[in-house]
Amino acid sequence: MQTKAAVAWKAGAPLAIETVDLDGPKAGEVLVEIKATGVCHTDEFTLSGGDPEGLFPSILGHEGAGVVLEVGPGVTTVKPGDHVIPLYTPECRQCKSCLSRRTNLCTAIRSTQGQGLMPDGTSRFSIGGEKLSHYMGCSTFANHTVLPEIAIAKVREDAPFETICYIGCGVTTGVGAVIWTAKVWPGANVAVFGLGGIGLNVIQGAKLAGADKIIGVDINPAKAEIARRFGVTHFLNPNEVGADKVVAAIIDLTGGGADFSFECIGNVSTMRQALECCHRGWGESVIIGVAGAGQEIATRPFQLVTGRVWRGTAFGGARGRTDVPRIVDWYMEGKIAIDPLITHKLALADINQAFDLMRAGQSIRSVVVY
Ligand code: NAD
Ligand code: AHE
Ligand code: ZN
Repeated sequence: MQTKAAVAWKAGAPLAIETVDLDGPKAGEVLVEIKATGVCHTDEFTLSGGDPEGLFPSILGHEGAGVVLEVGPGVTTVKPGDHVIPLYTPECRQCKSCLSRRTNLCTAIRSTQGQGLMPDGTSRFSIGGEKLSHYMGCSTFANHTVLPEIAIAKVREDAPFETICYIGCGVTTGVGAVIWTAKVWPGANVAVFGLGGIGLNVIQGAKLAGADKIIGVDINPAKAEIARRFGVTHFLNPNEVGADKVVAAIIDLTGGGADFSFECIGNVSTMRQALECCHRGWGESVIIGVAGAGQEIATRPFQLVTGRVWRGTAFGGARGRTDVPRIVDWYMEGKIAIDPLITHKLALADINQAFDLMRAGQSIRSVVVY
């Protein structure tokens, strides 16, 4: 079949809207009509050329929601008509990682996914006979895409695609990092670096967990108001307090340091600050932000010797097929908010505007509605 897609032809160039060829689902695969997709900073990271795994030409996008149109041989867990969210972190329930119950990082198809291919080592997308790479196993910047069955969460049918697509990455990553990765306890003091599409979800997760102080850090003063609405009790702008004084300010505000901090920017300097603002003896810093090729984190080992913990999280530690439908329920039951974070809705033809708005700090989440 043919479908419309935003093609990333080369790093740093705007996406081009093209009619592309899409082969149907093979064994264990599913054809999904994408109804809506968010634009995450990770799409911009890869488009910018900073991603060591970035491939061109490709179809980016990994924060979608849609409807199953067709299933390949052997598919048993979804059927045409089901509403689904693609999973860039699949859940096969059979690999060593899934069976360990210690991680959400399913390894069943990670190697081919990183090469922009389906598990059989081929691509379903092409244009004029030229292969297009899949992205993060999802490629939601195409109106139709093919996904492995293990990379699909089936969700309730009364949930609107235009908002639940955000659960495909940002919401789950932020809320999950608090609940599943850090396990923030009631009364904990929390610092959040970067109050964008991820950081604001960390904040609502921290509020849900019963955190006491929630300190938000962002260089964009426009983020203060929405952050307060979502639960920050204190806002620090490094451009006002001085980037070199942020750590001391957090230690002061919390009477010794944050119990938990979250880095939601992808900047190795703020990753260091996020670790060093944690409480001596037990404070834990969770890296969510993704940093480019060649970037490395540093701190004095003394920071770890004195009990601080540095860790990271992907997709909020969520096991997609199990946890994503639960998060959709939380949203539908009013336990978490998504709508106020979706600041812009656009047509696929205008997708480059979503990137411009993100770069200018003028959006929280932009959603492309097909
Ligand atoms: P975003 O652009 O919406 O938000 C980033 C925020 O950081 C903005 O508000 C910006 O003003 C702020 N910021 C930038 N530089 C800063 C600095 N020096 N100090 C303080 N604030 C600063 O991006 P997003 O979609 O929220 O993504 C955030 C990061 O998380 C990205 O690196 C993205 O790739 C990553 N990410 C990781 C996962 C994961 O599973 N680990 C999932 C999604 C996104
Ligand atoms: N390809 C990059 C790493 C990018 C990365 O870390 N991605 C996160 C999800 S970001 C979603 O917005 C992730 O899931 N990581 C775990 C994994 O297996 O990729 C690089 O540096 O090579
Ligand atoms: Zn993302």
